[in-house]
Amino acid sequence: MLIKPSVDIPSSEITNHSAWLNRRQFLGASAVMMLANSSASGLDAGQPLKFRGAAGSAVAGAYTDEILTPFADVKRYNNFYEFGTGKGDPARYAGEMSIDPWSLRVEGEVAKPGVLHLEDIQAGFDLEERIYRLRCVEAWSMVVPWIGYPLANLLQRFQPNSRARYVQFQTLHDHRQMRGQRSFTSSIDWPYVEGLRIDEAMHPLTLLAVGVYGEVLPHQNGAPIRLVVPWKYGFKSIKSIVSIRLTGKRPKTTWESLAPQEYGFYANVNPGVDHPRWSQKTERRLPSSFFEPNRIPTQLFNGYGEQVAHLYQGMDLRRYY
Ligand SMILES: Nc1nc2c(c(=O)[nH]1)N[C@H]1C(S)=C(S)[C@@H](COP(=O)(O)O)O[C@H]1N2
Ligand SMILES: [Mo]
Repeated sequence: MLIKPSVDIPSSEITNHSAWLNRRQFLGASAVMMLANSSASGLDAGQPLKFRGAAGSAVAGAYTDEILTPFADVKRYNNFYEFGTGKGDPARYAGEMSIDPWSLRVEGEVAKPGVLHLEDIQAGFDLEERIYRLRCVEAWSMVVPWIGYPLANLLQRFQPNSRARYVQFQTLHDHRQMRGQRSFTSSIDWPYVEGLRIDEAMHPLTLLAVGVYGEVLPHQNGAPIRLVVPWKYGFKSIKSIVSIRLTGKRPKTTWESLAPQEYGFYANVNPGVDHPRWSQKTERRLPSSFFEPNRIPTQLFNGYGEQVAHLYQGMDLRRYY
């Protein structure tokens, strides 16, 4: 097992971690997981969905050997401005969003545009567990065991054509379900949109997550499907996606539109390029408190440089931040 608790961590973390390991063993500790509760399984629809393991290797999905951030923190400390700007707002209000039914359109420069519905989204692709660091541009970070599949696997089904150079993603836009979209003080031009270059989108580390900690994604973490791009600042990892559009031109993105001098299109994690209003050299690893800030150095490409640095060869990372 790649995950090794060290002696200087709080016992709360150790407990949480070992409980999680036990559950993994119980689940079969697999890299390829299957949705237990598809409609065919006959389980009560009101029951929370759980992912069940098939055979496989326990370590295939570990992309870091650091201590996991407890599930409690992963689901209570969030950024999801559609539900408010406070860190606790998404956990409080994301339940007002309904995810069933859900449609995800894949369109634009593809041979076979189409729509995926909730069951295809959650169970239509081979699921893997991936433990990734998540680094927010605000300089806090977590270590999260996601469940999902590479974005490339989904895109390939719709057959991108040779004009597809970028991918744009869009979050649900429905002010009846998302109270932050009703806010008059919000400066965001809804819906939340994000984008990647096609080679970034096709990179094997780029994940679509449908679950976390062995369970279906909580609403506040971006149910039913969200992007996870582990080498980029968290705002690129767009939640609750309803549309994926392949395009020839670089798409507009929410944070770049709002403050282009602060948030770039690339948004690669980089301790050498500070945010205009704060340093990016270090980060607070959750759980973090005033007395135990748990501050650690930030790594270039969030530690995934070996896998992704070639994507930016010859680019000035200060200019293309
Ligand atoms: N639609 C949407 N997606 C979003 C955001 C948001 O406000 N709206 N916040 C982003 C930011 S800033 C971060 S750090 C991550 C946080 O993901 P988490 O709450 O699951 O940790 O989600 C990203 N995805
Ligand atoms: Mo963020």
